[in-house]
This record gives sequence, C-alpha cells and structure tokens, in this order.
Amino acid sequence: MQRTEDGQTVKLADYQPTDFILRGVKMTLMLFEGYADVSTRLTLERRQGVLADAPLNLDGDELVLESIAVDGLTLEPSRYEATPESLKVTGLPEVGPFELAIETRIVPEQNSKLMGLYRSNGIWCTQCEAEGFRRITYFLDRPDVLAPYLVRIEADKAAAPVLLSNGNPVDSGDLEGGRHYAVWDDPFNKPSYLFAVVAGDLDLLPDEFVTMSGRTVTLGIYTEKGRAAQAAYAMDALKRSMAWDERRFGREYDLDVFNVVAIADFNMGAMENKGLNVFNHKYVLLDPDIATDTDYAGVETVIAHEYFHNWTGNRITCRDWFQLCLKEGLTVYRDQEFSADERERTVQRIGSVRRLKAHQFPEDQGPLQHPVRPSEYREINNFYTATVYDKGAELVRMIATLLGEAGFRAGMDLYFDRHDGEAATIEAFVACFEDATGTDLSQFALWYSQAGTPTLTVTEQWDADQRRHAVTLRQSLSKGAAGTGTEPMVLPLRFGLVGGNGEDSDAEGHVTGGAELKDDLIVLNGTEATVTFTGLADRPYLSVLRDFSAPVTLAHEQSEAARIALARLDPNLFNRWRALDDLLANGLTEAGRRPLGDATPPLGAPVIEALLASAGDDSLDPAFRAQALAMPGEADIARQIAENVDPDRVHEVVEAARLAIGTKGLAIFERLRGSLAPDAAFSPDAASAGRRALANAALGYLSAARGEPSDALAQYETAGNMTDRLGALAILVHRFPGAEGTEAALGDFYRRFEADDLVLDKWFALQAAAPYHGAVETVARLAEHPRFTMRNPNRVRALVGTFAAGNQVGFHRADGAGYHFVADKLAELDRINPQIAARIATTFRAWRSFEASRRTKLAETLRQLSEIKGLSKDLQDIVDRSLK
Ligand code: 0A1
Ligand code: ZN
Repeated sequence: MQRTEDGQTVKLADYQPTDFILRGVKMTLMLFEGYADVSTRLTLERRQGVLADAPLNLDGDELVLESIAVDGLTLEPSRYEATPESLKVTGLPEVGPFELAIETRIVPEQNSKLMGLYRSNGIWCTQCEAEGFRRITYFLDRPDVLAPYLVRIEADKAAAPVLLSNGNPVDSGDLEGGRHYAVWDDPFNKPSYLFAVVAGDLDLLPDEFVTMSGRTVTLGIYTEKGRAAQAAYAMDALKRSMAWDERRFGREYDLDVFNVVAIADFNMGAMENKGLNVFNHKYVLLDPDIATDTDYAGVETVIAHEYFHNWTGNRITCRDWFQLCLKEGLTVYRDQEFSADERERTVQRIGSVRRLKAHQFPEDQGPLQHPVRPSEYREINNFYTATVYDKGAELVRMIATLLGEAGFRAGMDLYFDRHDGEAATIEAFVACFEDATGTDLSQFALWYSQAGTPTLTVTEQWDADQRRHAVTLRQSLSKGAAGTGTEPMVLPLRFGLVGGNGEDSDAEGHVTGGAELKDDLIVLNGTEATVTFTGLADRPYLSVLRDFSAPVTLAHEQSEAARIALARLDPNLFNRWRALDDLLANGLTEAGRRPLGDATPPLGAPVIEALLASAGDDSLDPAFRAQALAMPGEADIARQIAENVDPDRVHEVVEAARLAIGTKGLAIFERLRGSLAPDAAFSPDAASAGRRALANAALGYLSAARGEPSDALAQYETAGNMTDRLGALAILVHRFPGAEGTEAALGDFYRRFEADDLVLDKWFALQAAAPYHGAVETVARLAEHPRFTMRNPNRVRALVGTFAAGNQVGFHRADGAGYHFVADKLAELDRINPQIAARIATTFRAWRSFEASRRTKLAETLRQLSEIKGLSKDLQDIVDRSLK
C-alpha cells in the first residue's frame, strides 16, 4: 500500500499489488540477552509485466541492516538503499525466482511499543498485526503477500526452554554453550501479520482435540511459571470452540498443534497468529478467587474469537487493511453466536447491544466517525475500532437475518470454498451471499461505505373503525465527520404486533412505499414505507426492531403505557428488556437536561413498578433480571442528552433513580438476597453467574436505599469468590468513600492480592472509577504508587483508561483537573507506548456535547496535546481528528 505524497494518508483507491511475488520465507532468530539477530531468506519473483528495472521496496521500522545478499552474493552498496523505515533493492533478476538474504539486529529489551519482537517478564514474544513484522526484518509487510514460513529459533536453554512459532514443530536439538534450537514449519500461506515467535521459561497445560475427520490435534496453553492450572477454563473454552466451529460452520482445524501463550504485557486482548495465538494473560488466567464472572465470559469470548480467526482471518485473510472488518466483523459475529449458543441467547444479545451503544454509537456520532470499511487512514492501529469490530459484526448479522439460516450458511460455505488461501475483499465476501442465494445485496453494501448511525422513526396510527393499524417507518442518515453518503440503506426489522394476551397477532400486512414484508420481518429499503395491518380485534402493541435487528437509533413514538405493557407481555424477551431500558433512558435523559439540583423525580411510579415487576419475577432468568436492573451508563445518557451536558447532573439523576428504585423495591431486593444465597461450590456456568449478577444488583439497590455500608461489608467479608467480593467492594468504594469499613476493605483487598497483577488491576480500576470529585487526587496519588507502571498496558488502562472513560464525574470535574491529569499522562505514555496513548485519548472525542465551560477546557486540552513536538503518529491522528 502506497502512502500519498505527504507521507501521511493511505487510500483504498490507491491499492496496487506488489511488483514482486513472495514464494517462501526462511528465518532464523538468534535470541541473546540484550539483542537478537534475525536472518531472513526470501524467495521472490518479479511479477509478470512489471518493468525490468523496477526496484524492490521493502518496509522497515526502526531497523538496522547488517547485511544483504542476492542468490548468495553480498550486494554492492550501489544496489540498495537502507533507512530505518525502508530498504530499496535494484538490479534484481528480470525473470525467475531469486533469494534475497537480509540480516538485522534488533533489541527486544528496548521495545516498549510492544510491536515486533519484545520481552515481557523475560519472555520473548512478538506482535505483528498490523505492521509489526517490519520491526523484525525488512519485508513486504502487507496482508496480500502470502507465503509458507520455515522458522528456526535459537536461545539459551535455561532462559528459554520453550521455543514456539507458527505451524508444526519439525526439528529441535542442543547447541554449544548451553543453547538449543527448534524449527517450525508452517505450510499454509500466510501474511506477515500472522507470524509469531515465543521463547521463554513457561509452564504448559497440555490437552488434545479430535477433529471431525478424526485427526488428533495437540493443544497447549503456555503460561508464566506456576500458573498453568489457571488456564483450565480457557482450555475448556478452546475445545468447545473447536467443536462448535465444526458443528455450526463445518470448519475443521488444520495443523497438528494449536498453541496459546499468555503474556503479561500486551497491547490488545489477544492475537490470532497461525497455530500460535498470543494472549493478554487477562484473557487466559482464571480461578474463582481471582476472577469475576465477567472475566470468565471474557476468556470464553476471546479464546473463541482468536480460534475462529483460523478460518475467518487466517485461511482467508484481508487484501489490505481497509478490509479489516472482513475478518474482524465476521469473527466477532461468530464469537457472539458461539456465546449465544453456549450461554443464553437473549442475555448475550443484550450484552452485545449494550456494548455497541456504549462504544460504537458514540464513535459513529462524533469526530472519529468512519465507515465500517474506511477508505483512508493515517495510522492503521487507530482503526481497530468498535465500528470495524462491533458494527462490522452487526452487518454480518443483518446479512444472516435477510437471508435466513440456510441462505447464510450457503453463502459462508461458498466464501470458504471460493477464497480459501486468498487475501479477499468485502466485495468478494458480499458476492458469495449474492451468488449462493440469488439475492442482490448492492444496496445493502452501502452499510460498509456510509458512516453514521441511521435514525429509524416509527409512527403508528390505529383506525378503530376499520380495526386497522398503520405503521410508518422512515430512515434518515445525516452527514457526519466522515463525510460519506446518506443514501437509504437496507434495514431488516424484526417485529411483532403484541396482543393483550401476550401473543403475536398474525394479522395481514400490506406495504406501501419502500419496504418488503416477509413473515416477521419488514425490510425497509426506501426512505419511507407504511405497513397497514388489517383484521385486528384490538389495538396491538407494536414491538419493533426485535433483537436489535439493525444498528439504528430508534425514534419510536410510543406511549409510556405501551412500553410498560411490552415490558410485561412481549414474547420477544430482548424487546422486553429494551422496553424497560428505554423507559429508564428516556426518564434519565429528560431529567438530565434539567439543571443541577432540580428535584423532580426522574422516573415515574409506573416505570419503577414495571422494573420491579421484572426484577421480582422468578419465572424469568436471573441473568435477564440483572440486565433489566442495570441502569444505562452515565456516558450513554450523556450521549442521548447530546448537548450542553453537565456530568454532575447526569450522576445526580442516576443516583436519584437508584435511590427511588431501591426504596420502593426494598422488600423485593431483600427477598432476592435471601433466595439467591451463594452456592456452596463455585461454578462459572451462565446460570450460576446470572444468579450472582442478580444478587449483586439487589445488593447495590439495598445499599443505596439504606444509605449505609453494612450489607456490602458483610458480603465483602464472607465472599467465597471474586465476583461477590469485588461486587461488594465496588459498592463500598463508589457509594461509601472514606467510610472506615471501605478503607479497611480496600486495604484488605490489596494485601490479599498484591502478588497478582491481574487482581491489582481491579484494585486500581475500582478506585479510578469512583464517582466523586476527589477522584482526580486519588488517581494522581495512585499514579505514584510503587505498583503503577506505564510499561504495562493493563495497568495503564486500569488506572488512566478507567478514569478517563469510566468516571464521568471525576474526569469531567468542572475545574478541568481531570483533563490535565489525563493529558499529562498521555504525553508521557506516548513516548513509551503510542498505541495505548492513542486509544485512551479517544475519550476526549465527545468534547462538543458538554456545557460551555467543559467544552472549552476539553478543546483546549486537545489543542495543547496536538501541539506537542514529536507526538507519535498514533496520538497525533486521534487528537487531530477529534478536533475536526
Ligand atoms: N486481530 C486481533 C486484534 C489485534 C490487533 C492488533 C494488535 O496489535 C497490538 C493485537 C491484536 C483480534 O482481533 O483479536
Ligand atoms: Zn479479531
């Protein structure tokens, strides 16, 4: 991919294949204390039709060239030009393959960006997506350059008894001087971003899996010393993922071994390197004493996600980074489906929709807006976004909804058949569904190029004389920061007309305007359509956008009474939740627009009663009831208020609502606490987790209503697992700051778990999220704590990231102290790890929605950041776009 003249922007429209084709890669990595020598042999061939004097241009990043040879002959300096960022070689053979040998020396110990080869607690490991491989050797470092790799690793045997790479192990042995080697052969064509090497003194949890064709695959999860037992749940999730992909998509694993390595210092969640997934250890290591139910669910999801990439990402990869959603959106869809099948579908869907609204909607509605498939970027690392991942998954979900189960599966089968071994595009993906089912998806494909959240406006008209109900649907999309098109798209809308008996009516519908009606689906493809239903006995309750079947902002003019009825009656459980959530969000948003101190209750009695009726309904799944009780997030309410937001007011309103619900529901919450007493033995399954979630939600409301910490203190002291312990501690720290019991519990928690960095992250994060003005000082003090470090991404995220993104009251303190603190930390972090700095900086993007004083301070802070000399491309890009 070429960068444009200013060296800044890469454009989709400029895509050109490489002049040279890569046929194979042989590498030797010699690891030593303080440096590593990398020797790479590339078999290359000039592509047919490429000019005979066209040079070979390789990518580098902070590299030093030690030597270069072609077909065994060292090159004269006149034949090449090497800089840290590039290597240009001229005079290469006109036809036929040749071998280019390159040697580089790198220093993993000094690699604090955690891209390329680096060391984490002494372990050598690599991260190459998106453009990390060029920090190891000069290369055609782009995803459409695929080749088989043969990799030899050499290291001191005591320092690194374990030597891993992609593919299958083919050789190993001892060398002189206490060193040893291993050779790994990956026969599958792969792009460089899927390359991985790990070397170190690691423990192993071994297992195996027999595939559907009867092959035995050796499985291994490698951890830091003494922690292999904590990988047991991850291993179980891995085997379930492998079986599920066979069952649901007919996809079988292809190598003899599948390894996972858990690493303490990692920029993201995990990485799907072929046959050697590298994980942030947060998504591998668990036991009930150190991990919450949320952590268990996270491990299951991430293990599944990375495993599923073996087919959607690895066997079929992306032609260029603009196609990132091809692998990410699809793989998120697959992991969401896996969790829905393994756990409870509605509860999982509620979680995914919450996540979409909390992360993707604000991105899509602010200055960092971009289409699911962007058409340009300055720094690709900044495009691993909620839009590419989560909205990308929603687009795949909509294709599945439009085509039905069999049609979707036929399209997927064709995709695997047609593109196995290739670097593909979104067009190629969509074409598979068109060809397999004979459906025209050209209008649907606008979802990939048009940014922004469409608004779906729904109005209803009941004709009592004719017993007829007319539903009018309108879609609109406004031009946002990305400046992309605003054409009407294809919205699959699941719906039902619910009668007073709680059953869907089967009334006939008649469409006028731009829509099609198929069973329980209205496919809106024009700007507006009306569906008129006839033959109804009574006015029905319209339940629309069931299961959140399209990622839109729903503007449904519906009475509070109708929403309350649906919360009780809707046969679609997801929409029962949404009815309650809308009732809460609407009340809180309206109240949030009134001035600070306004004492009008944010929620009316009927709304509270509806919520409590669900909470107390033992016929409903406890996990569902816990979701119903979870208030919309303060940032979410702020987004819906949209302008002149006062975060102190939003917090005040949420607290008032919590107190009102707690007070009115005291008896229900007490009963729930009693009936949901912790199980004697901990089990991480979804049903048990749901009971704990409901019990902890009840504890939150009880504590709010009683205004004193004794219930939470008691739970903290007797907790038999981390979910209950942390749940109680969160209530103490957030609701009763400074209370004697709170300080004692926080101190106790630290002493109990100080040896475990993953639990210590929770200790930092809990305090960073505490919603009071003094949080700025607390967080600044914690940044000086001996266990705080900028070098570990998890720790930075726990303290600085949580404060900036998860503490509306503290971060947005009116005097701007929160902004200054975060900006100072980002400037410091940018010199160590620009990727993490850029990610945390995205929290400034909402600046325009705040009231004038905060808005000015936020913009000023962004401007100051943007003017810092030598800012990384990552952070500069986020800051500049946020200010746009
Ligand atoms: N492909 C990975 C995400 C990932 C992206 C970039 C990374 O660089 C630090 C690491 C991981 C996934 O989707 O899981
Ligand atoms: Zn992924």
